[in-house]
Amino acid sequence: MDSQSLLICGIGGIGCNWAKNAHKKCKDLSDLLLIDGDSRSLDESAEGHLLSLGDSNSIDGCAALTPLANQRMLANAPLTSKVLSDAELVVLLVGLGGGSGSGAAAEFARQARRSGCLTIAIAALPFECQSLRRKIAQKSLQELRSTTDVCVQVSLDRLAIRSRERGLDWQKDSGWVEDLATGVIQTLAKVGLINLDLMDLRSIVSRTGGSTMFVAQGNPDNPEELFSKTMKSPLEGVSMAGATGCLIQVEGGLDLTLGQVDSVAEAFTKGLDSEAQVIFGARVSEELEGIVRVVAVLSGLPINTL
Ligand SMILES: Nc1nc2c(ncn2[C@@H]2O[C@H](COP(=O)(O)OP(=O)(O)OP(=O)(O)O)[C@@H](O)[C@H]2O)c(=O)[nH]1
Ligand SMILES: [Mg+2]
Repeated sequence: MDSQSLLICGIGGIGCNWAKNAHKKCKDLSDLLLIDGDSRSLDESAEGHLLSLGDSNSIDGCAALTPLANQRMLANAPLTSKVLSDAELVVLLVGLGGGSGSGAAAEFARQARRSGCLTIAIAALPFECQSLRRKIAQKSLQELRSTTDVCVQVSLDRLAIRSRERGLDWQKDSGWVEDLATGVIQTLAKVGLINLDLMDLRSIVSRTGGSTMFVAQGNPDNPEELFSKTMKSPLEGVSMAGATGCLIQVEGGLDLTLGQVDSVAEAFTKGLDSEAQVIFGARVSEELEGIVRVVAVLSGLPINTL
């Protein structure tokens, strides 16, 4: 798959920061699109496409209001369609609750879908103490869910705690969000032992119900610990229970054994419905010596557990 078929898109201040970081980690495999009303996000040095939702050079742009950002995104459809025409998969990163991100994300996802892209959103929800922002975010989240194939909800409260533990700044380099975005890009871009492709992903996410996705990385000899650590990720209420579809990719170093692949896959799929459709992939990467990485997409989830 060439790099233009996989597009990482950041919308709004936080979304653009995360997208730039994620793209740095998989530059050769993906393209980048940054969208914001604030010119500070549209970093000329980032190797990608920049779309300003403001029509002046003022630092705040003109898209601080949610409906205005939405209108501007609509008006820019002819421009985005050029970038989207080469893309097959879009990974959209956004912090909801602000003006640009909340106003433009669902409309952009709609445009991506119309162009035939499979669309995965990773959307952060505001801190619990930010009640007005949470109200705005809930509304845009509902729209985003209906316009994307997979919508992963991330809690900023949990993300900030996890980032602090890792010595990172959640606004600039959350670590976890970037790992999730690059995990899915790498899974689909590189050929594996047992190959997964976009058709497999499409088949999983086409199931009725909610979808989510996670990435786990750790010791291949302790899959149970890896699994429970993953369930404590900054996702909003992640649960395997009730999922009817699962795409799972296990990736490890040259030293990875089939026994380890098997026990990792078992730990991550045993909570699934016995009737669930599971598509499995495995891959060896030299850079992962002694470490296993799991990328999983779950679908058919009851909406009220999301
Ligand atoms: N506590 C706190 N939360 C923040 C901060 N910056 C962003 N957030 C949270 O992240 C969400 C998204 O923020 P941004 O990505 O900056 O928003 P935006 O889409 O650029 O929107 P506007 O700048 O308002 O047009 C907000 O709703 C807040 O919940 C911050 O400095 N402190
Ligand atoms: Mg902003």
